[in-house]
Amino acid sequence: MIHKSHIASANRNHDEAHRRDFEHLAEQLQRRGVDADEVVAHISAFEVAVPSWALGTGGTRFGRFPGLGEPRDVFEKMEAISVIHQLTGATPTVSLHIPWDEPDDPAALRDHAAALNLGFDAVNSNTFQDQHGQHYSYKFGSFCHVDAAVREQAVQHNLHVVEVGKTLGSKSITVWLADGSNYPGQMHLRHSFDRTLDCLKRVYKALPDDWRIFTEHKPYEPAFYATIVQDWGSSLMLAQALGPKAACLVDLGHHLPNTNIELVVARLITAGKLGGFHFNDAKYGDDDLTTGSIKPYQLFLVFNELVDAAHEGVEGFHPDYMIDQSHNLKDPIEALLQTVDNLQKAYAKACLVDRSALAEYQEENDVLMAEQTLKEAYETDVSPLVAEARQRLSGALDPIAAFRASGYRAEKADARAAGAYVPPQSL
Ligand SMILES: [Mn+2]
Repeated sequence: MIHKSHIASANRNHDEAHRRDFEHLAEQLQRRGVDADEVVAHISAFEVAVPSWALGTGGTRFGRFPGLGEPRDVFEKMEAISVIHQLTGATPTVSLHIPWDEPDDPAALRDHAAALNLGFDAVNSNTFQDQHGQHYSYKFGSFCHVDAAVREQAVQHNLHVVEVGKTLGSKSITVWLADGSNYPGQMHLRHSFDRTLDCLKRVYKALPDDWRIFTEHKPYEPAFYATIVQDWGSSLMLAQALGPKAACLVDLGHHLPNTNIELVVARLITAGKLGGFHFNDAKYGDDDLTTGSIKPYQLFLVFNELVDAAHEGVEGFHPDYMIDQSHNLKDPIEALLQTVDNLQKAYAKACLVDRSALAEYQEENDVLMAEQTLKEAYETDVSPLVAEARQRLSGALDPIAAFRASGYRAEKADARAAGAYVPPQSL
């Protein structure tokens, strides 16, 4: 954790300028009929889970360049996440990957996290690579495999993940399947999907009443010809066949270039099956870059759909927000602070959309003014609203500046032997 005095002193450097910026923006927004305090309250209530696999420097298939003072085990990762939560007030939960970050004693990890004011979001299973000591290989798939014994092993792993999650206090499991084929003819396209659904049904049956299961789609990689859960349509078919506890997870990077992701989000909301998000950003494929770094307008348009659904009170609408990134070049803590900031800004901007004016322009087919209504919200500099929300949560006005000033990373670099710990790739 960072000492509170570090945050207080960092805030003092920005306090006066922030107060004046906030008052000026509040006055501007008032002229537009927006109550700044109301937006700040919305931002303050926004929470996003940090994945356990994002705290160490990631890598590509070509190499990894480790940073100094990286967490060496899951307990140290909890501490890093608690620093992000301290500075932003927005990351009170962890999304744990099993087996990469599986604790020997889940209850001990739960207690350790609780002492750091952290709880647990969705647990993540992994049947996309073979684990040490595992009997059957997933080389040709897990839930879709032609051999029932391989499928059984994959189901048992997922049931185990649910059990660990129960101890941690999780309420959901995310299943991302790498299953698929690289060549035409390799796999029976319909039967492999049926086998996958049958396995998911067994996991679904074992879920506690208050749990949800998320299926995550991805068009390609590692399967280059036909991925089983290739698109949101396949994911929706699974969620609908499974039942009310199943929903679809939208990983922003799991789409082909130029896919209209906000439209995917809208369709899943209509179907009552938007389970949540894996936030990241991409230029080409599953790049796992910082959320909002490449397509910030797209991120805003996604949040616009979310705020619109909440505004309308769509029944059963309660998406779960999680980050899924790989930090290859940036300090992972700094990259996550930047991510949370970008998420809060996109959300704040979506809160500024004049929805009654937009509805009128849509009714009148006034294309230009309808678009302008979104642009006006998007182009507003909401930094003071986001900073104010963080300050009210006892966080930092400028989290990255406060983190750098705290000397946290240098202190950990001294305390931890660099290079001793090799974190896994992102998923
Ligand atoms: Mn993901």
